[in-house]
Amino acid sequence: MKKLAHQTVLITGASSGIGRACAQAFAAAGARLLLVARRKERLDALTAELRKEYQTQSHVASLDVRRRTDVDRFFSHLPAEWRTIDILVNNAGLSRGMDKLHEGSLDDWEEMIDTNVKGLLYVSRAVVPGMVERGRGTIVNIGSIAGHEVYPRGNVYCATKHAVDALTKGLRMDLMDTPVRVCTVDPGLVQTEFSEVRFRGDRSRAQAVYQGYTPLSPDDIADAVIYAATRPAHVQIAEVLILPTAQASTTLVHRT
Ligand code: NDP
Ligand code: 8X3
Repeated sequence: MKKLAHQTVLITGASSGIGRACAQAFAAAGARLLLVARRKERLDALTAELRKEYQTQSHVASLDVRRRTDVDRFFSHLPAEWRTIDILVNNAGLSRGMDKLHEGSLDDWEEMIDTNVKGLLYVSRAVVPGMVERGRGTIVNIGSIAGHEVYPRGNVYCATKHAVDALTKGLRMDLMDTPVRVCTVDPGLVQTEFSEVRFRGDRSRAQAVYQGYTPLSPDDIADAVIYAATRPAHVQIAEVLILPTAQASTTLVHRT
């Protein structure tokens, strides 16, 4: 029997990078998948792949987690057989730009805060009550080393990840009298589309972020998420900070 057979997992931001790798890892472990992101065509391609490889049952939807009414509508229209969510992976997130704060773009700030903080809150508010009611559930937030440290020009992105850290800790306190577990998996440098999004499609600038050392892969992070989700019920993996071996802090990376 696969470890997560009959468990339903909701992954936000499953169309790329870490979210996509989590979908693959949960599929391999036998879970049923609820996958959301804005680019539905990518989710459709991924589910076809997972159905073929693991016979995974999936339900996908195009969802922008920044849109509160869309998030409400998504959950209120979920088919009955998809309403029992056992594991929530709050992964959707992004960074925009690396500007000094006094030169920064207000639109970039809104996008990061609305996605990384408010989107995570909207989804959690919709999912967690059912977990509490059923007396079972695991929430895994994808934080960042940027939630532990601030780096130059990281101002608002780092603030959003510090907020994720605070929300993770606060939710854990609020749920300590229930069997629901709250975890955060906090990566350092992972090679995904993250930097391409941050630098608005500037590929050479994005690629330079991952040059001269071996960065983490999205699978490395999915591994930790699966670990947190598969511990015995009395074990709560509160926090996992994962760095490439060549990274010691947000600003210290040994490049050759
Ligand atoms: P990617 O850009 O590869 O993936 C980001 C995912 O988030 C995409 O699937 C994207 O889907 C989704 N997303 C973005 N905005 C929204 C939105 N408004 N609504 C729904 N989905 C959204 O980057 P990563 O995989 O690296 O990023 C995943 C998480 O990991 C983020 O929270 C990021 O902050 C965090 N992280 C990344 C690190 C790294 O070095 N890469 C390190 C530490 C943390 P779509 O565009 O289709 O909506
Ligand atoms: C993403 C990693 O160091 O670019 O959270 O902030 S970093």
